Amino acid sequence: MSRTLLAAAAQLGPIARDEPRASAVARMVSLMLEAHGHGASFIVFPELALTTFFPRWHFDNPRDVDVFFETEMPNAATEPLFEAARELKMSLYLGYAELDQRGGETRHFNTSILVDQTGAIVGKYRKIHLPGHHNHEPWRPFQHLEKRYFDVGDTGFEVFEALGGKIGMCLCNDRRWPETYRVLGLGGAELVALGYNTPRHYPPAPEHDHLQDFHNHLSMQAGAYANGCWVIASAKAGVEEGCDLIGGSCIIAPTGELVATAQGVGDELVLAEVDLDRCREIRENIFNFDLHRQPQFYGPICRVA
Ligand code: ING
Repeated sequence: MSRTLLAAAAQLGPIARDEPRASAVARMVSLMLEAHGHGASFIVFPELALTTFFPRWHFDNPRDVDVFFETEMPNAATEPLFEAARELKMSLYLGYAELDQRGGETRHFNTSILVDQTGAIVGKYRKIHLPGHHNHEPWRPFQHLEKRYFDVGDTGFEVFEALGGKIGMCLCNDRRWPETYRVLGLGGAELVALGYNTPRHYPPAPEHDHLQDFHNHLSMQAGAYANGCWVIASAKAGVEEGCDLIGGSCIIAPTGELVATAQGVGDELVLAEVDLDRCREIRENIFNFDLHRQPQFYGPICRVA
C-alpha cells in the first residue's frame, strides 16, 4: 500500500508582541481548514508559533519572558488546534516555548510537538542547538538571546511512529547542523518536520545577509539528500516587531529537490504530495548506511572540542 500523504508547510507572517495567543491560533486553524480543503493530512507550523520571537529582546530578569511560555499543553488557548486536528483528521507539528516544572525544578525549552489525528501528543522535541548569546549585546540592532532564555533540550533527536512512517523533528538552528539529520536518519526518519524564525540580518556577519535564503535551503536540501528523508520546513516570516524574518517555507524530497516553496512572507500554505516510500531511492542506494558508512573513522564528530 502506498504511503503517500498530502502535507502542508504552514508559514506564518509576523506575530506582534501584544498579539494574543488566540489570534495566532485562529490564524493557524484557518490554515488547517484551507489545507483540509486540499486534502492535506499533516501540517507543519513554525518555531515559537504562538507568540512573537521574544529572544530578540533583552529582559534584565530572564523570568520576565515567562509570559511567552506555556506551562501546559494543550491549554485553553491552544485547544482549538487539537480540536481541529481531531475534526479534520490532520496531524500537526507545533513549535512553542515550554516551561517545564516537573520534578521540583523549573526548566525552559524551545519545544515542538507532534500531534496525531486523534489530537494526542505522540512526540516531543526540545531544541538542542541554541544559537545566539547569553547576555545583552548593545551593539546588535536586535538581540538573539536563546541561550539566555532556554535550556539545552534533553530529548535528543528521537524518531516517532506517525503518519504511517517514521517522523523526526527539529527546530530552526538545528537544521543547519548535519548531525541533526544524520542522528535522525540513523533512527530511520523518513520525514523531518521543522519550524524556524530566521532574521535576514545576522549581526556577527552582515556580509552574509544576502545569503540567508540560500543557506536556509542549502542546509535542509543537503540534510534531506544525505539521509534520504523528506523535509517539511515552516517559517515565521515577514517584518515582525521591526525585525525582517526570511520566508522560504518549503517541502524537500529525499533527493534534495525543492518540490514546493512559499512565494510570500505572510500566512501561506505550501503543499506537496509526500510519498514516504521514495526514501528508499536514496537509503537503499547512494546512502545505504549499512553498505557504505565507515563509522570507525567518524569518532572526531563526537569529540567534545
Ligand atoms: N534562528 C536563526 C537560525 O539558525 C540564525 C539564528 C540567524 C543563525 C541567521 C544564522 C544566521 O536560523 C534560530 N531561531 O535559530
